[in-house]
Amino acid sequence: MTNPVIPGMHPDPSVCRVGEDYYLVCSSFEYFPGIPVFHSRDLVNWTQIGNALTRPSQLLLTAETPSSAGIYAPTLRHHDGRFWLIVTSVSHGGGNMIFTATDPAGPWSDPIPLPAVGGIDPDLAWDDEGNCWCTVAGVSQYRVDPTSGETFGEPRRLWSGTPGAKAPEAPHLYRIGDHWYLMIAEGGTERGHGVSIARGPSPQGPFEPCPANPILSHRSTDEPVQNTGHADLVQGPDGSWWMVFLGVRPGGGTPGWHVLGRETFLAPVSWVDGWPVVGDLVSAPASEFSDHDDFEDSDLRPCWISPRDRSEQHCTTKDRAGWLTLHARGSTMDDPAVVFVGRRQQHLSCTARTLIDPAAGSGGLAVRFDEEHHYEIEAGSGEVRVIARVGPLRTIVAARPAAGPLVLSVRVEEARELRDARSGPDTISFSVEEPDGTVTVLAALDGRYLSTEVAGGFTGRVIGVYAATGTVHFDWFDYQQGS
Ligand code: 6LW
Repeated sequence: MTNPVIPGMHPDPSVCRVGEDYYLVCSSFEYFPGIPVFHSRDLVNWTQIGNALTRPSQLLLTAETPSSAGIYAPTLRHHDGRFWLIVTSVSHGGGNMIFTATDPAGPWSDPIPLPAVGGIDPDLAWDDEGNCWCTVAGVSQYRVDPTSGETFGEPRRLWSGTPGAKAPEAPHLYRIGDHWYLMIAEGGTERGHGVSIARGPSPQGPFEPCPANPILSHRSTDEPVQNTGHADLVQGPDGSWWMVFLGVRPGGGTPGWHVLGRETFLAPVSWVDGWPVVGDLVSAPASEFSDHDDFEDSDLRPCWISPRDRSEQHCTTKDRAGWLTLHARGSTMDDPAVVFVGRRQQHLSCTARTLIDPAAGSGGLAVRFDEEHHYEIEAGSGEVRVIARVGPLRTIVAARPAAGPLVLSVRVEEARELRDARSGPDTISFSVEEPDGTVTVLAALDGRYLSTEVAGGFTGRVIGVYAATGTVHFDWFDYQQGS
């Protein structure tokens, strides 16, 4: 399957096209750098070309930013020779803010705040008279100057979505043919999620809802992809129409646990009587994914993310050539200030391995959901141990003596057969490989506790390396789909 087209925690996709090139961005929450930026020529194969928010001054994340707060729900548009990105920072009074760039790979500008625009999930659209409309969840609209952040007049209520459906959000406004279309998500970002649309004669409406709403929803179905919603539309150079949207892949028995967060999916769109009709999820055989990082480059590649910040003082490839060096700041993975560098878990089954030298400290390899939900294997002080933190409970699951540089590995195995209705979605096993080649599995843990259904929030699993005390070095990191 090529769907999800961008697997792993990549929710709230927004897409635009310039000539033959498509660009797509997603929410990034408490992670730094923020707002991953992808490029594609076919909407199916995406390459991450950067992150839009790479300077701390653009993100406003601090040690007090809770997990699943931070940067939400971007809209990406190309207008007047520039890329325009608008996001909400839900922390520290940030609010809605605009960034611009001529190259979507960066650099992106400093934020242009929109202090008068309340609400989340901002959209930007321009009409033929040159007015810029900023539409937010609810659904309300402001006329704005996107270069200064100034607003004109009072916000105008446009549409509240389908009567009885909660959380009308994620608006996007488009001029298509003779109509203006207002597409929203509604029903909440859980199993009831869906996409509805309305149309009208002007960007300000009045808007008439599509009789076939929701135009996309997997609520109350057996579809393997659930929670589908928060969508954006794009037209190809050949005139074809496509929808990108978020969805999740729950596993295990009931209620179904999804562990990778909300991912980006793609479906074709056709038009009937001036309304969009969403086709089946695009699928095609995909090659097995693997990724190896030797830490030979001085800058970390854009897939590497860290909670809240990442400074060269704590994380660098310059201390020891060809190694990633982490200097501890927080003490454990429970600490919001922990020095952790990870990549999103993107496959239901996968293996990650790293070679650690813990001579001057302790650290390891962790599967992180948030501070209160993580499993890790840690080396240091002549020992290797597996630690599990789930809610208020923290325990050392296993420990054994081990010294010197070691290969630590984590293997995630999707549960393909269910034991009974309570079966978990996957098993997460931790091993140590010693220099003499001995491989020891220290623990195999139920993955349900590192899922959205247990942890809550908007994010998914991130697998990476961290420092608990002193200084630890990592020679390489290897991630492979499958187990
Ligand atoms: C986002 C909202 C949503 O702001 O989840 O699924 C929120 N939709 O539109 C966080 O991603």
